[in-house]
Amino acid sequence: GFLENVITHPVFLAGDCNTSFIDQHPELLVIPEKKDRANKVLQFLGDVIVNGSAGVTKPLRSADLIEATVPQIDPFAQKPKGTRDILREKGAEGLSKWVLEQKRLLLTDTTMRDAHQSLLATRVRTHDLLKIAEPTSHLASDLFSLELWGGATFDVTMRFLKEDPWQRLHALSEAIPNVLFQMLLRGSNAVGYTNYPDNVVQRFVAQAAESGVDVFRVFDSLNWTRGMQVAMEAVQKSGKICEAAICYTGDISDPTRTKYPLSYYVSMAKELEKMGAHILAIKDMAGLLKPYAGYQLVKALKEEIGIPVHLHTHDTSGNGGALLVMAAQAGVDIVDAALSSISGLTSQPNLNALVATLKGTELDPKVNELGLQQLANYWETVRDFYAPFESGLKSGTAEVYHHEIPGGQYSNYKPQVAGLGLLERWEECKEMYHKVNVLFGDVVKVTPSSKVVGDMAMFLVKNNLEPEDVFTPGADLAFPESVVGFFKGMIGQPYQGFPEELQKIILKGQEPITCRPGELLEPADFEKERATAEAKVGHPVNDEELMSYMMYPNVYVEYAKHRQEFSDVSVIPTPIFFYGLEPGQETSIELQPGKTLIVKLNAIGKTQPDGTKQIYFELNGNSRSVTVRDHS
Ligand code: 3PY
Ligand code: ZN
Repeated sequence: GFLENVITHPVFLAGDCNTSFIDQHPELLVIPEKKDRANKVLQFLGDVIVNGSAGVTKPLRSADLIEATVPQIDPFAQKPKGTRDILREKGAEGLSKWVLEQKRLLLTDTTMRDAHQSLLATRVRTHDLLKIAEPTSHLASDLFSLELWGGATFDVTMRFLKEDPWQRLHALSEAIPNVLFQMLLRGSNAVGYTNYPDNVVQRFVAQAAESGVDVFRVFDSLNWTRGMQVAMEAVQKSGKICEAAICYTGDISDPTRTKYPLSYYVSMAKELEKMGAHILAIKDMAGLLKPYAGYQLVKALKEEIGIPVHLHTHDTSGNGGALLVMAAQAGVDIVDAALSSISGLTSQPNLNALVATLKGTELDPKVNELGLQQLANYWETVRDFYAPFESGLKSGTAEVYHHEIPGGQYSNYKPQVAGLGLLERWEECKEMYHKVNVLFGDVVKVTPSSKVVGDMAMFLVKNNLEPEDVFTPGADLAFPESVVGFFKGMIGQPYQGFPEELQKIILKGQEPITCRPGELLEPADFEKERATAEAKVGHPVNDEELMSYMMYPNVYVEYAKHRQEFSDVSVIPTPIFFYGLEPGQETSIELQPGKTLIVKLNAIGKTQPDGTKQIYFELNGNSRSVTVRDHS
């Protein structure tokens, strides 16, 4: 290690050194670290080769996957100015006014967040995002924003990809300084599934703003505006853009669905405007907003409120493209879409196709059509790397208007159902999702309320129960924890309240709350939490890591330990990261610019009596081997 390098150094041996010795020989500090990192990466690769990757039941052959072509950008070309520059110049309110002045339809590209959350179980890795970041900065500079953080990405980066979500944010921000960065924030649930104390939400927002997020789309999973207030105020205080969302459910064009009529959304929008939103989002998380209904909703909102309207939908039915055109016609200011190769189905509608449709009209988005095609081509190849995470949906389905499963949940719900061994009852699980929604009184379903509905549906199917069985006297069912928490009021209050009889049955005598859960939670003592986190991971925890720990204590600790054991694995190319190498196969891994490891797998040893295997590599031409425990 380091000490060995120092004490064997000729200058040191000659006794000819003082305290500046290390300053003059920084390489002594760097070399052991580098060697150490290389060994850790080999250890990780050895583990993938022997044990595979979490969540990958049918691995691909990495040798079959071709590298994606990155569009060539003139290295001397200046990055065009974009919306981030406008925010810097004009501030959040100025930017909001600027949006209203634009005749062209503005676009948000969701490829780096919701699109892969909805199609590929959120698995897209920083490595693939970074490779296309510089070209994105040049070719997509006329977009309103890039949605690339929040939602499920925060959890999944640490839990499954063993990456730091903050590091991803910084690296992207450096490469794309000119376009607004947008994130999805679940109100009091921040980027988690449960309510956090107010000071945690506040600090999380402040940190995200400082670390690179410009537009915060804030929503509450029950459309309970009180649950949005703390987060909205924190965004306003940060100087960044507060985009408050109404979550769309039901069907305003169906006279039999009376719970959520047009007037419901208009009055919520007015309230959010009063609460200081800079932009209003229509968050159609399941793709339930039909094209004509969308026209009607946007028209009404544009008449009733003075801030820009930003439409988000999912293309699950196949009607998403039509919706966006109708909404544009009705005067919507900004819409979400995804680059064509990661669009459609449970993802957002096709951005490139929308651009083509509006070309030459008054609403022409005036973006770089060819450039956006090149970006889409890159993602088309990259998508192949993630094939095992595809949901299997092959075409749009109008069934979504019935089951109402959000796009971001769909690609998650199916593997969960499979995990319970219920895949052959998948149809039943979707139908049960609908029945549970009816049972719960027709609630807004989006993270985390959608998870509650999904958990209850799986619970009923698994136990061969129907919703009415819940009311059987003396049934005394052990309801899922999330369901109990929901009926206790721990994720907020649903519109028009809980069904009372059901609430009593589920709470079994516990008293529900009607206040904001954040009011009951003790404020976090951050320095105490930091000390606890540091004790658990054995190294200093910075402000960003502290927020990771506050959001997901166990997931963060697991991730931090993984990082210590295997180093920063985000540098490993995706096919190798998920599927390993075969004997004779070679790959290159850039640890940092200019420091590349050439790794070849030579052979895999036989399992030893102690359950381990020896994996033989060639690292930059030298033989290396690692010992790996075989978990099979
Ligand atoms: C999330 O909260 O992750 C969502 O995408 C909700 O639509
Ligand atoms: Zn979405």
